[in-house]
Amino acid sequence: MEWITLLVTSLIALGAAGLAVILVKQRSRREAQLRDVQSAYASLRDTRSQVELLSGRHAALTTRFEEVQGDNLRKAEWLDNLEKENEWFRQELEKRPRVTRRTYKILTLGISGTGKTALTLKWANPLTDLGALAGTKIDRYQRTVSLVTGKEAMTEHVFEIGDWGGEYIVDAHQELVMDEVHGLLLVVDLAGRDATRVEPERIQQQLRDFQAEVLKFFFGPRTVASCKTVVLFINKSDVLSGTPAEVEREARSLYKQLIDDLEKHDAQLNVHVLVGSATSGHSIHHLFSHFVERILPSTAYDAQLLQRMRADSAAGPR
Ligand SMILES: Nc1nc2c(ncn2[C@@H]2O[C@H](COP(=O)(O)OP(=O)(O)OP(=O)(O)O)[C@@H](O)[C@H]2O)c(=O)[nH]1
Ligand SMILES: [Mg+2]
Repeated sequence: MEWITLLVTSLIALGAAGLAVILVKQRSRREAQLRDVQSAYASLRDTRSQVELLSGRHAALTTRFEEVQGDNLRKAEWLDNLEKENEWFRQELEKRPRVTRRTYKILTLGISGTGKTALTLKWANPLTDLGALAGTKIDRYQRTVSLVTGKEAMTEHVFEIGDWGGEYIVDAHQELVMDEVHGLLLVVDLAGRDATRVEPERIQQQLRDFQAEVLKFFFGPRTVASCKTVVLFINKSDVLSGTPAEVEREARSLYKQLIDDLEKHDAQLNVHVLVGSATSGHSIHHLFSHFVERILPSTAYDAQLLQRMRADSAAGPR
């Protein structure tokens, strides 16, 4: 009996030990499973925050894309309008008459310092403040004289004044020989730079410089063919005193020899004498009117020019 009890006890102990082993194994498996679940949960959390980050970026990109698309649409619309505007301008331009330019050339001649540049500037713009003038080599000034509308084309008539410095009179002569010149402005003066009274020596020098033989040299066949007028402008009338008529008389008498020599060419070249002053403006408008009358064809007058010419002749001598 005793061995039976021993056997049963042993069997129970064995069973309990086996059960304990099984329980330990099960526990460690559950712990491993729990770790797996925890790590899977952590990686799920990571993935979720990445998804949130990416969907945030996606939303920002979508907004930017929509902005760019909107911009593109506005630009396309703007380009479209620009093209329509261009087309409108092109059609308007086609409707307008073409503008052609007719240029009439006027050259200045005279020794240095007689006031050629001062006269040209005053003439181009009467409001010019002369200030300090430096000697010139060559300057060219253009002034639109009239704009005439024809059936198919518009013609702009322009005076181009070639202002040659006195030191470059040889080059001025060269241009006279080579080019078609429509008017000549010979400028002499009664006194030098900054003078306040007549300088007879200076006048004598100019009479020698433009004596009859020299004038022939200037008025060659080309000039005679194209030049419509030669204006002798006796400048710096402001250094003379007296009434306008007295000033005119005295200036003309001082340059009598030159006036007589020039008038010998009057049959081929229209010669016109003016006494005036670039500083005071005396006779400047006559200079302009005279060149317009002699050079511009009658078909080249526009309403504005006609009005100006009428006003100039009504104003009379200044
Ligand atoms: N008193 C007086 N001085 C004048 C008159 N016109 C010009 N001047 C002066 O004369 C000087 C010469 O004038 P410019 O116009 O430079 O003479 P220019 O003939 O062009 O001289 P170059 O270019 O060297 O040939 C300047 O000091 C002018 O202020 C005028 O009508 N009266
Ligand atoms: Mg000059």
